[in-house]
Amino acid sequence: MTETAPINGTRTIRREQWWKSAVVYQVYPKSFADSDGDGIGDLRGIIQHLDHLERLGVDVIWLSPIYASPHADNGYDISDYQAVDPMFGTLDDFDELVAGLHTRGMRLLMDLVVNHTSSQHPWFLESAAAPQSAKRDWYWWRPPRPGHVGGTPGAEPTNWESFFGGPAWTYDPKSGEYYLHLFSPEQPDLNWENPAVRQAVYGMMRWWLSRGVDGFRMDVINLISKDTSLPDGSRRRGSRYGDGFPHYGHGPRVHEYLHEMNEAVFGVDASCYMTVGEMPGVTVDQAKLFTDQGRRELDMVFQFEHVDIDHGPDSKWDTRPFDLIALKRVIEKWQEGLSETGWNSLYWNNHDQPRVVSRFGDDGEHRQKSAQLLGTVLHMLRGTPFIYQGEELGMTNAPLTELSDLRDVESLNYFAAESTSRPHAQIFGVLRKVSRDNARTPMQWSADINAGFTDGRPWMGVNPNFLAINAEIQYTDPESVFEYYRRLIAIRHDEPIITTGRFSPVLPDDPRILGYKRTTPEQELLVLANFASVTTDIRGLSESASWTRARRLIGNYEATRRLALDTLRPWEAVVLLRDRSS
Ligand code: TEU
Repeated sequence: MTETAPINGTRTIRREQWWKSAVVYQVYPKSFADSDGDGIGDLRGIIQHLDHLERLGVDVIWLSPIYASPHADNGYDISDYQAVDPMFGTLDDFDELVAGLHTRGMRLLMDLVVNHTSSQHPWFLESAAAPQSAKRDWYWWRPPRPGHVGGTPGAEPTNWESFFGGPAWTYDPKSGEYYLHLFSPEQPDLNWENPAVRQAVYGMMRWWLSRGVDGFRMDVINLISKDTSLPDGSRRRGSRYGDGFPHYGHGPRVHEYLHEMNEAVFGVDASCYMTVGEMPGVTVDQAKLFTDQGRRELDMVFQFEHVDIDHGPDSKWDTRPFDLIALKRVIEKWQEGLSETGWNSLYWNNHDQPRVVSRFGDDGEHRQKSAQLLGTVLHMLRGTPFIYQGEELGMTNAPLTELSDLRDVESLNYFAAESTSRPHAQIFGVLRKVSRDNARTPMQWSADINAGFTDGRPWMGVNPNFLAINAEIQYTDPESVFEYYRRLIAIRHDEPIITTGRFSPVLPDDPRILGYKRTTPEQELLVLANFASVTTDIRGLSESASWTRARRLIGNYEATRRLALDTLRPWEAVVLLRDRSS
């Protein structure tokens, strides 16, 4: 237990590992709420909607970047880590938000984007100014591949491809060298081998803690350590690029760096703050090491295996049909893998993923029921659940139909790369399934103009279904997705078994039912979910007789019948709790 008194004066009591029974809500500020009519969400818009978050019952807000940025990647390209971008407001607004959250008993995670900066960051501007610059070694600069002329295809130091398409190196003719960017050219990778880089990051993190921040979500933090020999990746069929991920996805010093960060930033109070590392490609075994409290690295990680199940072998754009068995195997692997050591984060959505009710549910006839079912499946698992803005309303993917609907650099690059060889209608068929823009349409507050998001012209189109899907109509509807999510969160707060219970699968091979139990010495929880638009027989559940005296904790259909576990209605989810002595 520790008490901290940040400069804004609100005292915060933190108990050890408080985040194990917490529920986190992700705010993507640009699309959450606009207070000044410029069509862009801002800090004061969040402050004006704290009642929504308190009513939902969440404990922590993860705030996507609000820092100074040219917005090449919607703020994940930072040009000043200790300044609030004027489009979002001021540091005073930030301090008021922290105070407003702490007063309501909620906490704040900042988004830490330190694998790379913006190419407009003063560090990079100085680094790029001259090869002999003091900050040259703060980034990855390398000469053209031997025998090649700088700036010509294939001259890049490695054959790696950027996550956003194209080469991961950009040529600077002034110095005759390339610089590395695993994402866009506007996002040069920091060189974490340089201790000055690491110390600058740690100092910035401590500065945010001094302003009352309760922890960090760390952007692609598993990429910060590279194989310094910078080898080529194995070539993808038909591509001039190789897969660089084995050479930067879990680099030789990543654990060393994260442990050094933990000690330098949090010190002895580490267990009273919350850290979650976003780690594309991380394995369960690696996650065990990253989240082992004894190693003092991170508290949890965002793994990607469950949100990769509908991706083809080469990319997410090569989509595959939803496969419930595949999803069940991933959930089982991570629940069992981190059951003794480490801790899971739990999520369906974020600002990079399509909306789960459109992806794994049914956003047509069964939208409400399937949204509630998906919430049930996630929130009864062992780990810390994350809710992305609008998920609590059952918001859906967007009707992206033309280039002007897109804002995301990844989607725009995909369209540019495909549009010369494929019909636009076909490309938008893929984008409507997987584009990150699906998650970035404005939050739907009401049936008012622009869904109540802004009085101005929204920076991005509002989903036209806001008339039927918005917070205002759901607040007073006992059957709404919002009300159901509120109850799920309350159950986690009230029932310790949801935090501590051991996971075990139920009906593991059933193609329609996702089932599992959570067990403690005293109690047992049963979760059953019918991922089908038809009534499904579950008489195969061998132990159903022993659940007849159980207590129904929550379900998305009226409990109009005796507690018979014989069938589940379309998209029906139910959670039962019993004492093991009964
Ligand atoms: O995302 C990293 C990442 O893995 C995603 O880019 C993912 O690969 C992609 O979205 C799948 O379509 C983080 C941030 O969440 C993302 O918004 C940033 O664009 C990226 O890092 C660079 O900072």
